[in-house]
Amino acid sequence: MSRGTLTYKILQQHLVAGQLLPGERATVRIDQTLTQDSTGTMVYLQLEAMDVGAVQTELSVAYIDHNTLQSGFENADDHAFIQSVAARHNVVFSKPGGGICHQLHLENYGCPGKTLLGSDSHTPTGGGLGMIAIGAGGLDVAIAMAEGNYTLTVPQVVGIELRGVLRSWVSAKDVILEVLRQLSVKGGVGRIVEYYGDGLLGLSVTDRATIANMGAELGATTSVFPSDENTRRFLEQQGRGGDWRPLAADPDALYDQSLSIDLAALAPAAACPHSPDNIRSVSDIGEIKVDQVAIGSCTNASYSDLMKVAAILAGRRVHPQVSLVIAPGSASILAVLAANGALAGMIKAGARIIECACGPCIGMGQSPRSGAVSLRTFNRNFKGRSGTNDADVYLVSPETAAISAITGVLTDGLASHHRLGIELPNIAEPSAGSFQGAGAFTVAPPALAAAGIDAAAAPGQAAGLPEVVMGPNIKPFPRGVAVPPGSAISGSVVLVCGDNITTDDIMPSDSRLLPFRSNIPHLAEYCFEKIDPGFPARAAAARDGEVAGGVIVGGDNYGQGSSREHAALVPLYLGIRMVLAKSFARIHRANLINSGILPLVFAEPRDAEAVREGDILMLDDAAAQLGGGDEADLRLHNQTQGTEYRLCGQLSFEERQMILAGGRINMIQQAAKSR
Ligand code: MIC
Ligand code: SF4
Repeated sequence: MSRGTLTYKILQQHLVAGQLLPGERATVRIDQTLTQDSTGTMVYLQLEAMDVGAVQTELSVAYIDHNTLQSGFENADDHAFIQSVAARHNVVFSKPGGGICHQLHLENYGCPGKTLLGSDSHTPTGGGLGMIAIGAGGLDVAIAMAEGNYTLTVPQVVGIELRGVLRSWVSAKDVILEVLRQLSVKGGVGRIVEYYGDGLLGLSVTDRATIANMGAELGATTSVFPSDENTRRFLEQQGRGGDWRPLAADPDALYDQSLSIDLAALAPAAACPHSPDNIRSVSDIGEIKVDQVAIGSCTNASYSDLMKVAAILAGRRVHPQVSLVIAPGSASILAVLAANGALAGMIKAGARIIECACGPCIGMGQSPRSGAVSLRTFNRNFKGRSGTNDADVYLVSPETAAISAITGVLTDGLASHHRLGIELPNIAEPSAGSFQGAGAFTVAPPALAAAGIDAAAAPGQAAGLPEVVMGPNIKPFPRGVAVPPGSAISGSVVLVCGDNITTDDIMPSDSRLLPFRSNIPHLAEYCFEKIDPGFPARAAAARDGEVAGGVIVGGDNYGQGSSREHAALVPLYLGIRMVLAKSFARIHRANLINSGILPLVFAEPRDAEAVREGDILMLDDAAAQLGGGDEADLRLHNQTQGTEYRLCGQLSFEERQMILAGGRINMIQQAAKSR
């Protein structure tokens, strides 16, 4: 069992209730929260529904980075809505164009030893600065803002020792790809990954952030690095040296699982289509022809990443058959690249520079052509996420991306015949004040106290607070129904699917759909569209039919990937009452429960194979079964086949109450009424 780990030290300092024992539920104080626009509209609708005043965290920031295209009024309306609610609750607002939330948070607010909860699955990026930074569903983040706390299942701690020094052309991305190769997209479930060892000396904060960022692809709760001299240097470069404090695990720390990686032995690698853990070395894959190269995202758009790219591109031309796009991680980085000439070099080489935002990573433009090979420095290559269903997306480091953009084929920079003789510059982060305009993208809220408003006594509706600005595209979010005593939770099976279903599969997100993140009825028409386009109609028919509900049956790791609550709210809107699977991804499971949808795991995995589409499933007397406390004994009866399955919910007492209330907001409102 873990002892003396940095993870538990930070959690212990924030413990509000419960015990730090793996598998137990514990409540921790949350110092900071972040939201982004695509999940943020739901977060702020929910925050408003809770009728609270100023946030209870030390700092909460609302970033706009996912959809910044404003291809219609919908998107701009969402931004205005978020800005107006942020001002009402003392949340800092970061305007579109400022950069990607995780990069910006690292630069401006991340702080060793603090806790951060974000409505985006890549929030763990903050672990590069020694934070416990966790991604969660929007409602969990709204509640953390309102109450200052978050309850989690205490994870085990995996210790990864990094030894030695990376060779040139091999970088942080190759390290996390190696971890993914060893552990897979399920290897981090129920775990926090903690890094240590002499190899850290050669890894800057932004390198560490790349590794922590893609720890999300392991399914891990988060990843964390010690805070050392490299951390101090980064914070000093950001003008925040005062935020530094040293942090490390005890020298004799004990981990639940340990790995050791020799950095010098790593070679450039790629995650092959269509999963981030489908890892091969670049030399092994060979020189496949490349059509598109995209550099950016919260994984690899730091200043040092882009300076390496600039050095590789300098004085060269992008291959005529390749489209190279570059999206810098933040406006400050872009400004420094412009000031030091690197940007001009990239443009001269033929790169297309796009806005400092998520952009192609979330399918907002730059979809590759049909059947294309696209190399991306991003973190997810799920089928279709790029916007082109038959494209093959490979995830690579910035170095591999840049050299391949020149040669036109996937290129191993280490291979001697491709040596371009580049000395990578000794890179320092842009120093604070190097771009004074960066602050122009951040809007501080009116201080409630300074405005003479007592936030606690006069919550949301307090006179003098800015109005909520709500455009016509913003629709109310769906609410579950309470389960009356004696009645069943029932539904007919509308979909049976396989392992590793992602939230992109459940609720796709691209330039067509992102403008509708605050319009659940519209999104519902596209639910599961890539897997089974008939799903929305069948689910709606089951919802409106005699059984009045639907059931989804999945395999292992159901709901991996994004934190998007829409993957629960849209099925809720379509009448889904239960999801049965062999196992669930952490954030999605929490989102289902918050929405009032019951996630259950088959006690006998082979029962999952016996269920057929159209079967009617009943959890009889659900209140009694869920109230009983022994969740291992839930009995689900298949009325169509005349059989019964044993399922376990592994639901805490509070989670069972949420299901019976028809979701967490209902539960909160009931509790408020009975006070
Ligand atoms: C993603 O990378 O999938 C996203 C888009 O950032 C999501 C959030 C979303 O779906 O809005 C995430 O990772 O949580
Ligand atoms: Fe944005 Fe992509 Fe990072 Fe998600 S993974 S936050 S879409 S850059």
